[in-house]
Amino acid sequence: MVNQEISTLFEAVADALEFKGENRFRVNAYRRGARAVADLAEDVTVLVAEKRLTDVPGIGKGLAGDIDEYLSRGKMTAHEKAMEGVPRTLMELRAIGGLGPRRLALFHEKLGVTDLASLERALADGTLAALPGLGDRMAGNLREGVALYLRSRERMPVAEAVALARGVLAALGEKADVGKAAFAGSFRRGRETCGDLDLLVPARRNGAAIVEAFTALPGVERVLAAGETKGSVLFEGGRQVDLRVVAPECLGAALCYFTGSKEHNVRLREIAKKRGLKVNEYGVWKGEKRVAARTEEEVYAALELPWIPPEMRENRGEIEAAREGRLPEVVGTRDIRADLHVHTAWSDGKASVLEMVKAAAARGLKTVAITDHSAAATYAHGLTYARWKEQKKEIDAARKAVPGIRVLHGMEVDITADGGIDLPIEAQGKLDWIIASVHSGFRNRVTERMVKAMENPYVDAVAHPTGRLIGKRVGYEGQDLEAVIEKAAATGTCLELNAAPERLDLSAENARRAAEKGVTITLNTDSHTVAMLENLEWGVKTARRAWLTRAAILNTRPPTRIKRKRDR
Ligand code: DGT
Ligand code: CA
Ligand code: CA
Ligand code: ZN
Repeated sequence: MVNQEISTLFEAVADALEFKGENRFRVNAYRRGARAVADLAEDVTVLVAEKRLTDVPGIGKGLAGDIDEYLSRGKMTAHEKAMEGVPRTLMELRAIGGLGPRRLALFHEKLGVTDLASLERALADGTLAALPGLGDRMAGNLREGVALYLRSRERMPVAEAVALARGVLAALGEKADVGKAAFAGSFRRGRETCGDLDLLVPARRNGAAIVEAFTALPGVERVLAAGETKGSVLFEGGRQVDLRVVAPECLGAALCYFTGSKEHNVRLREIAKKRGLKVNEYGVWKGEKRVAARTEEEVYAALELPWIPPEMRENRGEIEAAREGRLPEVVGTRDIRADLHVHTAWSDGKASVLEMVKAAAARGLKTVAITDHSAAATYAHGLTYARWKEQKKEIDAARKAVPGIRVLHGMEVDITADGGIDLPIEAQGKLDWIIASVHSGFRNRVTERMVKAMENPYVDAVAHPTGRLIGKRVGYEGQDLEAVIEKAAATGTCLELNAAPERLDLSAENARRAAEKGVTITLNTDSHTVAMLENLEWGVKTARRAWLTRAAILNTRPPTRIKRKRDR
């Protein structure tokens, strides 16, 4: 990453010099240098050690001196000098499309622009558009640039990140050979929001062509960087994706480095240092010798650590656990053998019972619970008990047609305003599986209602227990989740980890707490289409972030061991 740091500094020097109207050749020298360093295929420290730095086209004596200084002292006099008298808040605006240093100088001199607020004012009151050579169209473009910039600073909910990631991979795959490409960063760690996406593409050559294909993808609104090994773009809505081309023989080191988290990486570097080793995105090094790089397992092994699942890499105790040999064996997608919350066209799903059961079986599941909504969920065409009995025919037909999977005929019943459940009392024992959910009255004593519902012996699980929608809704108002967790533990009611990326409810933190209190977690997709069964992956990632083992999750059990609460 030191390459990136130096490149960014050189770019800033070039911009600051240009802003001040200094010598064009000096400006260009720093710009070329920035690109040269960003495109290096090896760590700049290696080049310095081997005295090969000035062999790099674009890096002369002067810039080499700057690099030396930065590596030894952690600062760069050339940068500090260039930035003198240049407002930092103004230079930050370079991230806005169409705003280079020369325009910034113009706006600074003529309009007194010093930061985002003063820029927005000049755009709003028309003084910017009135500048000679500007005009309404240019001002309009800048306004769009500002909107994109503001959006790009927000973190994206993982549901949006999933859609973007799938789209980018599919589109890029049509233009370039990116078969082994993989996302790293917070996305791979399964965080519920992502600042940006980090895509690694292993390739021996043709880096520039891959970057070019990437920056030309449909939907790209702005190219932030494009070089031999790195591209960075903003998609519609200001969502940033970084792409790096890495040599296949150091994919493991690159994956490890760019998966992070930063805090986890810092700990790895400390461990390396104590052993006289160095870690960077190109490998683990003993002096000049690369001792590991090809796979993540090798990288961790070189540090005398077992491989640590990406979802756990947050420096929340995983390093200590790994060193002491007590890293829990967290659940994997293949451990999940049941989906206990699935909808069909009988309520608000899109597929038939048979299609859902077939798709579940095709994914290797051994148990599936069909749980359409109850009658109170009128918006979802919820089922009355009479219609549920009608549905039974289709359930039985699916059981016959699809061998090898146990089909539970259940229902997702609303928790009513008084904490009852939306199902006649005589029906409650007849179902194979009952999930209770709050779908209305989010502000109405949710805790008491949930607690009361869990006291019902026929309620097997509570779905999406906090009601949050990531980035959209914080959840049920004033809920006391501790009380819900305690009641779940006391009554043997499962709490759900809903795998829908917009929910991930319980969150990793809450799931971990619930499991520690002895609650059995049920991990379900809440699928409304066949395709949504795929979302299981996001629930599993969240479970791994929660350090959950197979034992903590009901869905890892074989069919005979998935029992109703009152039968356990
Ligand atoms: P995000 O994008 O904010 O959701 O979070 P990340 O973790 O994806 O962060 P990002 O995209 O800035 O960088 C991806 C990974 O690259 C990060 O997890 C660790 C590594 N990395 C980035 N910058 C640095 C750095 O300055 N130092 C170190 N040690 N690692 C870095
Ligand atoms: Ca990222
Ligand atoms: Ca990034
Ligand atoms: Zn549902």
